[in-house]
Amino acid sequence: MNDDIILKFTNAELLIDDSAYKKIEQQENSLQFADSLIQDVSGSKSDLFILTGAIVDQFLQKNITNQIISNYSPENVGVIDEGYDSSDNGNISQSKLMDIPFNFEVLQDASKKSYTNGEIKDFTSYFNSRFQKLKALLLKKPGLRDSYPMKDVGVRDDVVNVIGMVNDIRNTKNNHKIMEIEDETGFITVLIHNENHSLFEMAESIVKDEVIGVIGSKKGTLVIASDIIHPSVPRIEEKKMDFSAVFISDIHIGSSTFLDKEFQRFIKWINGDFGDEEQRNIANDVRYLVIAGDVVDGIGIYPHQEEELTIKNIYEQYEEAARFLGDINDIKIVIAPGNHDASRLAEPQPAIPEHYAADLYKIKNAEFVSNPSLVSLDGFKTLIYHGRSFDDIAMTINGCSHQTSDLIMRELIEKRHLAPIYGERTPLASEFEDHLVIDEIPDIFHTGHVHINAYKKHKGIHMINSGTFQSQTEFQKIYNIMPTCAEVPVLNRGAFKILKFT
Ligand code: D5M
Ligand code: FE
Ligand code: ZN
Repeated sequence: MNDDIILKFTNAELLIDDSAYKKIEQQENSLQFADSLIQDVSGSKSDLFILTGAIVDQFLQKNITNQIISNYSPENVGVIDEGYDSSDNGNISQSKLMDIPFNFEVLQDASKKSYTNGEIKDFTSYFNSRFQKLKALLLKKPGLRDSYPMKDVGVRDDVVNVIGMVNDIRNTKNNHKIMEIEDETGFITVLIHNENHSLFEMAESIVKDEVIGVIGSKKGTLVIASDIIHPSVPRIEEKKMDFSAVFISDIHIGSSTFLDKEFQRFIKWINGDFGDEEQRNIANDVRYLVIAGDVVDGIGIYPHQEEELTIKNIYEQYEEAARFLGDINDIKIVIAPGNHDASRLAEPQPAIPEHYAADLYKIKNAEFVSNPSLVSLDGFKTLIYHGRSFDDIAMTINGCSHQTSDLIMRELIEKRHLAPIYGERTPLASEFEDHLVIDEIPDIFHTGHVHINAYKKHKGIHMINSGTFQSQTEFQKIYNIMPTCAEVPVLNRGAFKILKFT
């Protein structure tokens, strides 16, 4: 059997029967075919666990008439239809859509929570909150219902079954992995043997300070891992979306590299005054615009920033932002901060303070939320996170980079934490509660920061990174970061599309 095919389905938490396996293996490019099939099944409304030959046949049949594009690949056209249209387009007319009041709700926001004074005890409560929240999720996994406190590992003779936070993970000189994990009662040292290929490969993406379950056996003072379990998410049932939502981030107003003309074009489009018929049709059913941080370039964010600013005053930067966004009609605008905005830097970042952005706050349909936050857009739970932790994940996990933020988003969802690594580039506030745990499973996960678009559907969750309206900066030249500029992701009645304003 082709282990790679099996592995793909295992990772997607799908079982396949023999008949399905044979049909997949017969395909010319079986691995790519498996990816497309997983994508399709993930988007289906049924709660499917065992993939049968009949399902593969149905998928093959469907693809004769409707060629599926399985990966995001921008082309030089105005609208790129990513082919993920899973909705059956109820086709509510625009006037009818406009008449429906916004059903907007802030489900989770850290802005108004009490903040700590940074004492050591807060640091302890913060980690305890993270551990307890993630442990509660792990205890629901079938393999971990019998887990026990780590202090008992030494005295028990049965299978080791524990939940712990990763203190440290490194490779040994013989290229195995050694990991130290800890709970409230003690710690253990775990060996992940390189001959256990699938486990070893999975362990490549384990990072410091995440919380996992470990099953294994004792050998002297070591525990030899046989399985490692992440909190993860179940496949969610996709809802029918009869409106459109637009996702942007990293506008960087005030910077000399802010793409003024392109942003103006975008504003005209969203108001229905720009684009061809198809583009205007999409604009017509937009009800929500979500902005995932870096609205302005800010001041004093990096050394000598003033040399790259056309607006050198933070108040004036937000005034300019209000002039653009204030022109938008009849759309709810949801605004979260990023690391360039005038909010405190440590995450969770409270909403952009009204003091700095008075004119933005005057916009009738604007809503200000924290980074991260969870909002409901007509019932679609949307997790907004700027994405500062992506820098840490890209540095730490092999295969993850700024170019592949879809892989990073998948890791964060599986770890159920937006910034698992503590103490690197992402400043985390030691709150009493860890607001960066992903307690609720979103329908949409929207991020920014890397300035490069990405899209993937993972277990039914739309994962979107919305690129930027800033052309390549001096900093990005040094690091060879090629931004995707003015390419705007839209969920158009459930189908993912990219609109270009270049
Ligand atoms: O981030 C803009 C881009 O620069 C984005 O691709 C991330 C990258 N970036 C920013 N800061 C860092 C650090 N400290 N390390 C690595 N990469 C980084 P922006 O937030 O808009 O400045
Ligand atoms: Fe940015
Ligand atoms: Zn940023």
